[in-house]
Amino acid sequence: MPPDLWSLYVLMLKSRLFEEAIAKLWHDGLISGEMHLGTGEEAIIAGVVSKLGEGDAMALDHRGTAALLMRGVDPVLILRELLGYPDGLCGGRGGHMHLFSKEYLAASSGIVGAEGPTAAGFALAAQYSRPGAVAVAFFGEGAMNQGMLMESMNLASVWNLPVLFVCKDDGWAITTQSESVTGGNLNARVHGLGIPAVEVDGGDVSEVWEAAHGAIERARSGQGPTFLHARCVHFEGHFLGFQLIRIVRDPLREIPGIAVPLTQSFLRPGGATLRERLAGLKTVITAVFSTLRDPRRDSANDPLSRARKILQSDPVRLQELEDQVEKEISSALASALGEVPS
Ligand SMILES: Cc1ncc(C[n+]2csc(CCOP(=O)(O)OP(=O)(O)O)c2C)c(N)n1
Repeated sequence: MPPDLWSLYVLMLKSRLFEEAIAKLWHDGLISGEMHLGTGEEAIIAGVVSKLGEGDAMALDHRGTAALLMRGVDPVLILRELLGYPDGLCGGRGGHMHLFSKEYLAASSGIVGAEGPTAAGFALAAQYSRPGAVAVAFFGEGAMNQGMLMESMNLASVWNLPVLFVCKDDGWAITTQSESVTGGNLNARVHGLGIPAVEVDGGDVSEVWEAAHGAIERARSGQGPTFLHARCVHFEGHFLGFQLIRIVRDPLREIPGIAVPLTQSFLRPGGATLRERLAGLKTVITAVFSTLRDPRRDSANDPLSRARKILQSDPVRLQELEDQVEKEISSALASALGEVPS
């Protein structure tokens, strides 16, 4: 059966509007700390999460909000959590990086790579107590250089665990370009552990769905783990307020803010040699210039626009759905803030 693009688009749109609402709360100062959004990776999450059912588990990274929402967790509970209220999803103590849902067997962690052992544990439990159920691990490509993720992939392979390892590869780990710290090829790396790898376009929700379908069916039928490698972009960069993104969005306003302290630290007496200082400066300038050519600036990489283009063949249905999703998210936001709907 082919994927239902309408329902996948609804999942992605819900997530996008939900995360945009979170961004606004964060910019208004109502959410404290860092905020990592998943805007740009919706097609990967929707394509995989739409294949999950009762008894399936998810191990999430520091961008777990979208997956929880798409899985069915009450948006008001998530928002109350992010706002730090005791009636939030985790009693207001988890924040956005440590979200858990017992009901949906979902656990997130801010420790990069921790999704591997968590998913392997969920899958091992499923082998014993929920045969046919699977576990999914969502992580970035930066996590692929963490030992514990490799260890759990190895165990998943030898124990034939029902896991789908989903690598959401945006090419960046904060301000480090992942290719500069990653040896070899990721798909070849997991092949070396005895796990099949499937490469997909992470901006194409139907393609992700097809690949997830095959991999999850494989896991459910006892054939073991699969690695799904999906490329994507993060429209907000690493986290909200990410400096590299701010610079390319508004260079005239932002550049003086970094040029002055950068020059001061470059000229400060003592410390690193001139050669080391020049190398440091080069790293910063390269990061800024590479952001100028950055795919994060290209709306052609937006998974929602890509799906929407196809659905525009039925504009009336599309508009109705979009209005409905918008209403749903506004009403969740109003409830979370304790506002009376007008
Ligand atoms: C074990 C560990 N090391 C370092 C960090 C700091 N850290 C937080 S996010 C991040 C980058 C992760 O990059 P990636 O896995 O590609 O995920 P992305 O943020 O790009 O989605 C790092 C290094 C951490 N949280 N945990």
